[in-house]
Amino acid sequence: MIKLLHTADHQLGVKFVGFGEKGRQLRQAVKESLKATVDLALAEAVDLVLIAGDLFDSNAVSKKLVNEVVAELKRLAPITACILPGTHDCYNASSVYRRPEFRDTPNIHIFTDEIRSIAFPDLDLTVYGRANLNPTGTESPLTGLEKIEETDYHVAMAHGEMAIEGKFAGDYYPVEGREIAASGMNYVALGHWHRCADFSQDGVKAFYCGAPETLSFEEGEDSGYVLLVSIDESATRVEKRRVGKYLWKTVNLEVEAFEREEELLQEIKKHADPNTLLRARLSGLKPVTWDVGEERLAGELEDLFFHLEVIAGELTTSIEPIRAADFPETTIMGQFIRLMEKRLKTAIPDEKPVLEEALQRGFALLSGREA
Ligand SMILES: [Mn+2]
Repeated sequence: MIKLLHTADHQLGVKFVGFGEKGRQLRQAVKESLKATVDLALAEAVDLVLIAGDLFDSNAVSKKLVNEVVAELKRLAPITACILPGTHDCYNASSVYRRPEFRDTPNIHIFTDEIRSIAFPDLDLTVYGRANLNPTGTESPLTGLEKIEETDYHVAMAHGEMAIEGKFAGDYYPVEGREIAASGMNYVALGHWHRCADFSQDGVKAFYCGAPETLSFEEGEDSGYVLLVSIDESATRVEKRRVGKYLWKTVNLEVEAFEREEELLQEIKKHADPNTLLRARLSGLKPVTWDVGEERLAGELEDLFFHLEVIAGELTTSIEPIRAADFPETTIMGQFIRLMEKRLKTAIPDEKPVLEEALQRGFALLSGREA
């Protein structure tokens, strides 16, 4: 039996624009996910580590970062790491993999325009990979894949998007299911999609491992993993292992489901965690007296999370019909409604929404409801 660790899409060097000081912590977490990956490979005593593209976010990463990454991968020795250049770190003239830091690294093997298969006779295994030579490409990374029958086990790496009907652009090295089915591989290690996903076809196991440290809300909770792959004569088994630090969650909340404002706050608080980034998307119709806007919620609850963003753009305020005739002029309510109606009549268009909300809020308050 052989045991592999499949990873990809660390995107080391990614900036996390818009996160301010927290961006630095997120960048640190990406580096730590590589360290955790190496630690896991050592603890599990895997035979080989496969990095299926986009280890780096760009070919223009700093020398310091390249040195750190090479030092981490050297720590794997005697375990070998096979690196496939992806879309962000493609094997072009200025590829990061041509830098001097990658010379004299006997346990790091890189697929290039010339190297498309690497044999590991001790493991009875051949690994195949077609390096992406440009950031985009319309040809499948499995094109021209031919099994070399000198070993019993065969594993391919491919960095590109699965060609699912209607769901892909076709510019990122599309891979088709039938190519996986026809590959004759014991396993196909896919990279590019940041979510962990099973694309096994007709008995050929193929997976995206996803980004080991989540990089955006779009990746959601299906990232933060690497895969342990065990292969023997009868089967290939794939196991997910968490290496990521931060959890990026999105929750959609219909405000009508809550009777009181406090219940809505409690619902958001359920996800409270110092390593969670939460995006709470509010929708529906809220009573005028509820102050559950983006600023208030984020301000009140943000300390409970690593990062909290409240999106209230789809929230609308319910409007109550208010008629002055229902309230005598001698009551405070009657006076208030008449005063506001008078002001509304002479208001310029910009003032109207503010006055209308003030009327609604004042009405709710004077009716004895909480504001
Ligand atoms: Mn990619």
